[in-house]
Amino acid sequence: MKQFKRVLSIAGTDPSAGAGIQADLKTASALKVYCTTVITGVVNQNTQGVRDILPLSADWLEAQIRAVLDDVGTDAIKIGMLCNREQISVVARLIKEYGVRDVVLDPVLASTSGAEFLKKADYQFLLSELVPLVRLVTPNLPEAALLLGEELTEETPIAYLGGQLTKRTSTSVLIKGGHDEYTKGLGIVMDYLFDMEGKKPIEVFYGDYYQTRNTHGTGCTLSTAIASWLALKPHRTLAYNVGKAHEYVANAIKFAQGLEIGKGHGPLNHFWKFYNRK
Ligand code: PXL
Repeated sequence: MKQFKRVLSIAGTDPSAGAGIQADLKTASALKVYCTTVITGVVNQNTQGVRDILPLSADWLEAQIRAVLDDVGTDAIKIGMLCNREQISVVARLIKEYGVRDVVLDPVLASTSGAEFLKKADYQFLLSELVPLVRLVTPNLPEAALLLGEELTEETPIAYLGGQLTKRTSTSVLIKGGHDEYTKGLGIVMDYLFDMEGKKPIEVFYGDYYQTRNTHGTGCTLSTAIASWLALKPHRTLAYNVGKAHEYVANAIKFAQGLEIGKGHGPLNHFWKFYNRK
């Protein structure tokens, strides 16, 4: 029998199941990848916002990662919410120790509703200690600016943000343009891959902009989809696998339009291939 490829998600939880570990499990499963899950913290949240966060200790984080990697192993890792320096250090140390190459880091800094996943004082630590060890980091526009300590205005060039991030970390950067009001006005969303590996230094991924409330967990979903594709196709280029993941997420947003789950920002339709509401 053909064996499953494996992806490990290291992230926070979402009891309303749109984001975090729950979104990661659905994403990898929809892509036919076996997903293991290490919880960094329990997030009390729903589609309307984050109410509270209970971080796990760094020791518990380390123990869970070892439990998975000593037994199941993994082909790729997705990292989501990390709550403090101690957690960042553990993850950095274990990535080096276990020698995992295909690691995608979604720098989860603050929720849409303003809750702090990681303190501002720890952003630089994340940038200097963990980002250089991973293969791809996937900030949205505000997160890219926050990581660099830059103010984000309509004039801030995305190429500048991407260039600075790759220069500082030597890691490829995918800047997600879902917050760009200008392109949304044109009916499109553009994501920009600053590729340290490919022939083209910048690759742009276009998608239709859908006016929908159901976008909760889009970042979690994209980073896990990329990690899953890296697990599936380790010999393909980074840009190829980002493109495949982008296509999956675009459909998950498209086919979640009109879904009514919760009173706020609902989840994507992760299983659009099976239930596409036609
Ligand atoms: O999409 C960012 C994110 C990551 N991780 C957890 C979250 C969220 C957003 O709500 O809840 C656990």
